[in-house]
Amino acid sequence: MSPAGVAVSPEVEAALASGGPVVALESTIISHGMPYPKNLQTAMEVEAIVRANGAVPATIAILNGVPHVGLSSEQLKRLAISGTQFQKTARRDIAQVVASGGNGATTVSATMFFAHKVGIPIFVTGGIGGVHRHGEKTMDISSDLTEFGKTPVTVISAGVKSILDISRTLEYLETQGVTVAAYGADEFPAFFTDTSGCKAPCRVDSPEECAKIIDANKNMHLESGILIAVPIPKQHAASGNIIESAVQQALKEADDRKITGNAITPFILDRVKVLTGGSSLEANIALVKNNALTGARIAVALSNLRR
Ligand code: PSU
Ligand code: MN
Repeated sequence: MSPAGVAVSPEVEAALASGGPVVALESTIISHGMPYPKNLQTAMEVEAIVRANGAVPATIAILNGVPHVGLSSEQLKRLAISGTQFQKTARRDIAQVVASGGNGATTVSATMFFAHKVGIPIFVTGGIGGVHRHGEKTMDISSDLTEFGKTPVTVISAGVKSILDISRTLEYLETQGVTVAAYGADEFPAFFTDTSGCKAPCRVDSPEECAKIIDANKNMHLESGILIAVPIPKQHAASGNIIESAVQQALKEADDRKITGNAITPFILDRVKVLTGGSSLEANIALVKNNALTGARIAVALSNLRR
């Protein structure tokens, strides 16, 4: 176990020791984001894409109270089958899940925390949390955003879902001092679509350009995170109107049923999935795979830059 209390798989340990490219992956997307067996299939395919592009995947989860970085195929299967029996674990939940010997699926905030702890600078996911709609009243702002402010990990995502308030999310990231770049685009993407109506603070066009920014962030000791937002590939983009009407209905249902706290995001994501007849799930899987490809290339470029 290295560092204290964290179990790093031998493969990830070896890659880190030699300065090789490693890509961290979160587990809430597997436990709470997709149904079994699609979640297991997707998790395995994502790991395969990372490997095929020259990097080592490191899926992160808490098993029987021990944070694991890099899961065996048996462990990945257990996580996928258990689904929501694993506790959704953000930064605030880590100590409690560890202390109780529980099983935790890490969100973006907790995954960034553990990735940084073991020295993994790159992390791929689907979408990050953000400022919820009406967040200015409810103060429901994902701890993902404050984690970006204090943890120097680069997250590759397809932007932010329109279940959230995207422009306030970007404002909050600015306040936290987070570098936000759209990959190959001028506009910040909205997960299912490549348009959000918000211009990205900056644009990057290659893995090498990303690697230079990540390296500069480290050399300047900024100690804050970086968000690289990759637009969903055009052929997989869902119709913005269909998604938006499903989001509106899901938000109303959450309100009617008085769903609060950390149950809101999984509830809305699940309702949007059902209301769009599963087409959002297919788009979701396609964009995660595309992010894995981009993230692996960035990890390889960063590793080459530092050699
Ligand atoms: N957004 C998505 N898919 C997800 C999540 C968010 O499009 O799976 C998950 C991620 O694990 C993220 C978490 O870190 O939800 C944010 O939850 P909350 O809004 O409760 O902070
Ligand atoms: Mn919340």
